Amino acid sequence: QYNFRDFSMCEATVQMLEKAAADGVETAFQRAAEMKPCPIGADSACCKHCFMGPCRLNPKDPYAKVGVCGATIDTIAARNFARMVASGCAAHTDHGMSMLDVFREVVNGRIADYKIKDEEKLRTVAESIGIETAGREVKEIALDLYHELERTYTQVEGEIPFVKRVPPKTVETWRKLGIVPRGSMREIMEIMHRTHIGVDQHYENIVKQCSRTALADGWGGSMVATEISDILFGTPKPLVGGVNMGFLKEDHVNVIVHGHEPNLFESMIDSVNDPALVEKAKEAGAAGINLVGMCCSGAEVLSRHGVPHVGNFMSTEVVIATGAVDAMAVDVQCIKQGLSTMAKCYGTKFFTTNPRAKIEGAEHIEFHEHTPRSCTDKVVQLAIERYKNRPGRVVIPQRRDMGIHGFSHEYISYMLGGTFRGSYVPLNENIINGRIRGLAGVVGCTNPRVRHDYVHVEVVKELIRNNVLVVQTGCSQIALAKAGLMKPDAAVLAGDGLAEVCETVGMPPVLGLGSCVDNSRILIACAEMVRTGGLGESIADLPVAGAAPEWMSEKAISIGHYFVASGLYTVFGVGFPAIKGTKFHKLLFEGLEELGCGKWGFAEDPIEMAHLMISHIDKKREALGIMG
Ligand code: NFS
Repeated sequence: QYNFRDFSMCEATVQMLEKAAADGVETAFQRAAEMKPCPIGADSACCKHCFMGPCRLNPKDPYAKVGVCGATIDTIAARNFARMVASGCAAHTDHGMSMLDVFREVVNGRIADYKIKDEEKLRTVAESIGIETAGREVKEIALDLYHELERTYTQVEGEIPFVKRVPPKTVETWRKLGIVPRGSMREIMEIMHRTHIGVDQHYENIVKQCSRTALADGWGGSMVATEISDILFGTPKPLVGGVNMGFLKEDHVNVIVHGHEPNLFESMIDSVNDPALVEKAKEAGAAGINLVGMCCSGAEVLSRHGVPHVGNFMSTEVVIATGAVDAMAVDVQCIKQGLSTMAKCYGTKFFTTNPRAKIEGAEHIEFHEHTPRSCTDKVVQLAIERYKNRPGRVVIPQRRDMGIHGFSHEYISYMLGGTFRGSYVPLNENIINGRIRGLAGVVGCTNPRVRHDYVHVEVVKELIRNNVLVVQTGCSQIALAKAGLMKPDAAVLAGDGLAEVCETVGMPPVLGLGSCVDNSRILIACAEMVRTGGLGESIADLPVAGAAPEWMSEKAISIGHYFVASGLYTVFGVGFPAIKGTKFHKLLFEGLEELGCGKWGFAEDPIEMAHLMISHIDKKREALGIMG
């Protein structure tokens, strides 16, 4: 009944959609096709924050009515938006806090399975927030760093620690606007309070708190997650890595880790390499154990260790349809409940591991950082059991796409500057001389409301064709990796200037930075570009833009808004939860820029999206006097 090519441009996904359909199994693609979005909700014109409603305004005539309490469309849409920011920020900061918990226990010697792998990074991060490092023991520095970073969450007054990394001019704007985050718990609590019935009913004031909270995500929780993960598990360096479903192996026990917090994955790597478990797998008739990733934790270990990645958000269900997945272990975020049904259909062992996220129908094997292997070994053992009794036919799409992954903001400096003079000077110089027009961060989810991967791929192609260097994370990075753009020879698709830089340095025109929390690497790169000089004094001066072409999650809104509050122009695709022409919409799309921040943009069409970003980059170049 459906043409699956309309659903996805990913060959492997299409092939598995066909198989699933033949097996009588449906996925989020079909569910989306059958469930049209609510036209009122899609425009954020409904309010269900109290039980006098739920109230529905008319998106076609948004000022014609108000809610029972008198709330206008601007209040309603701003409150809905604020709660998305709060939820997205909470997800990233809770993830960051888990990493910080692990870090504390490692430093105190109570966790033996992980250690501080990257002492150099520990020192740089500590120094960046004013912690003395010269002549001090690693443990002393680490303890100080822990206590400082804890303030990111628990502080009730003052500024979160990583504000010290923000260019002074940008911080000045934030202080003037009253949006420097104090601590994420406080900011999230305040949003929840202010969006309760009868509290904050001025969209401008609500948006102010959105900015403060989103900044507590980008320069707070997300950045802590990235930096602590680098310190514990190593800062990524470019490596050749593979993506796509062809990395499942029919003759191996296949284990997938899916979710967001890297500790589960790190321990699973140890488990699958344990000789005793490998032996067990062989006794069961398998050639070995094959570990692969999905979604953001997959993107993270792809960057850090080169573990193959089999699919982004819209491929997670169909991967199971291969019949080859013996076990899937998940932790938190972006895990469809539909996976549980899918796993049942194909006999895949499906495990939740995090006390925060259980799923009906999934077996829960709790992961404890103090004894992580008790969880991961068990998952592997049960995967071996399933391998022995694979119930159905195994069909693995034979697509394997190689590319370079694992760029970090540190490595960008090293790569362009060389060991001798590692810095952002060459990047800035190439932007000033016009070989590189600007920088674009293309990130975020995939969403069945648009053709899977297509918008990501087309927007990035158009950007590099116009000499815009692209940095990527998360599901978007995987889409482009599948399209082959993470290889140095993809430079042939770039404009002359960008191609020349890529050829000289030997880098691809599209750089993968890792998972969604690693969007914080983009913020640090922007801060470095400002510090290096020649491109203005604040992040808002930079010829840089962001996009989430196929977004779907509340986290994406929080990310988009911290990009905007940091000074960047950020374009979203699919749809936008605000009505054009309303005051709230105008504030997000124009007003914030007048206040010295960035602004939101929207386009469904990828080429239009790319050109919105390019025009913005050109506008910034002109203001800097570096046109032509
Ligand atoms: Ni980020 Fe979206 Fe999820 Fe990762 Fe993928 S869906 S906002 S990219 S896995 S968090």
